[in-house]
Amino acid sequence: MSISRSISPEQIKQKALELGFHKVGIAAVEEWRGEGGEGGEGDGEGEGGENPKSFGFLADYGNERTAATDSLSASYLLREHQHVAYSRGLDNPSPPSPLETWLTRGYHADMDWMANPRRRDIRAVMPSVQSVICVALNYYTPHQRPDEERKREGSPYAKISRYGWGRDYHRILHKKLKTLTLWLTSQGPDTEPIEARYYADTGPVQDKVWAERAGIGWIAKNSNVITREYGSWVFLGEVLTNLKLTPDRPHTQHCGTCTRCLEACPTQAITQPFVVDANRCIAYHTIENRAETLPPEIAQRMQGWVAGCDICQDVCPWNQRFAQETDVAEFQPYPWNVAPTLDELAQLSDEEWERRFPASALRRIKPAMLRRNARANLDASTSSESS
Ligand code: B12
Ligand code: SF4
Ligand code: SF4
Repeated sequence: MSISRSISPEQIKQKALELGFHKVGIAAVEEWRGEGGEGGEGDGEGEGGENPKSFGFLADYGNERTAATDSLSASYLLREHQHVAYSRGLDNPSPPSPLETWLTRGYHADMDWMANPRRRDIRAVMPSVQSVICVALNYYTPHQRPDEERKREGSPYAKISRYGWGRDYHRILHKKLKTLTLWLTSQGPDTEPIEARYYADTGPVQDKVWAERAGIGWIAKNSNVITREYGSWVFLGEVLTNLKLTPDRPHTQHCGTCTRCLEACPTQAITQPFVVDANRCIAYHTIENRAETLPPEIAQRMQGWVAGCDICQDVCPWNQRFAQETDVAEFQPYPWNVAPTLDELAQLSDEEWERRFPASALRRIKPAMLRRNARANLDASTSSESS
């Protein structure tokens, strides 16, 4: 049964903002044809053109064309086509969705859970779903990592990604999403119960795809969702509901002809615009890879990263221009997360790990993995010094 009219999208958005989310938008599950979205401004051949006019910092990309950007207009067509296939659900999965292509290429590495068939169709997650209420939570703080060349007590610094500096984002998002979900389900008459379920990161839901459709931001060439207001320093989550709500317009694409992230990635993990091969991604190897040692071709190029990797976000002009400090106090960094040294992490005991990372998303990186990551960086710097 689908429910309409018992509560307005505006009321839901207001409640989400009151709960502290920084952005909220709504996507419809039923039909999504890309009208007024990717077909609108910023799309296809002309998509690089508007950026230099409205945003001076992108002007230096105006006429730049590389092999990556040359394939872009074709890619956009493909992408739009694939989004239409998405909207038709699993009954007509031709051509394959980007997720299927990604899995077929083996880009998920050892993350077998990415192949969960429910991830391909949101109706398999919640059969009654009609709308997806998408939220974004800004986590940026202005702290900066020490300069590359600096050392403390003779040791180079280790780099921890911003997502892991403060309190575990899953706890913060889930708490707010739970409150929103409970509030939503309490709004309907008993005769027409409102159903709602929330997800953020850990569920078999494609957070970025829904965020783009709900107008939160666009899936960028580094594969993260960028918002106009906060850059890509946002966590994403969503509430699935059986309410039929008027959707927002999908977000338009604003990478233009820029290719900074593709060029900056030290392992060429962004194999083509929008597509990240986890096998080559430092974030994957530092967070998810459980092997005793890291592949040498990755270990040589980690540039100090021990927990995730922010390179393709740090170089992004949208982040450099629009990042703003979060008002979520829990995202302020634990002091030891911004500038640890490789030596101290390479020797970190299990007890010290427990003490340092009590309520952190970094707990996914077990102490032996953290030691492994730090040692890989130390070995790489020793071998580059001796060669
Ligand atoms: C698996 C996963 C990873 C993997 C794989 C990364 C990846 N890009 O898929 C690893 C461990 C490497 C990873 C790393 C990171 N992750 Co992660 N990750 C996820 C997870 C669980 C699933 C993502 C997913 O569905 N991937 C599968 C592929 C198919 O999807 P995709 O990357 O979105 O790319 C597709 C689209 O871009 C689409 N597409 C769009 N346009 C076009 C055009 C063409 C031509 C084609 C072919 C395809 C295409 O096809 C692409 C694939 O082919 C989500 C949470 C969730 N449940 O969604 C978080 C999530 C994406 N991660 C997140 C974060 C913060 C990170 C890191 C920044 C953490 C860090 N600092 O180290 C890095 C960023 C690395 C990067 N550049 O992507 C956030 C991103 C927030 C945001 N603003 O977008 C999410 C959304 C978690 C959350 N709820 O907040 N992650
Ligand atoms: S997170 Fe790092 S390794 Fe992964 S794609 Fe971005 S720059 Fe490359
Ligand atoms: S650096 Fe930012 S704007 Fe440039 S292509 Fe990458 S994601 Fe897009």
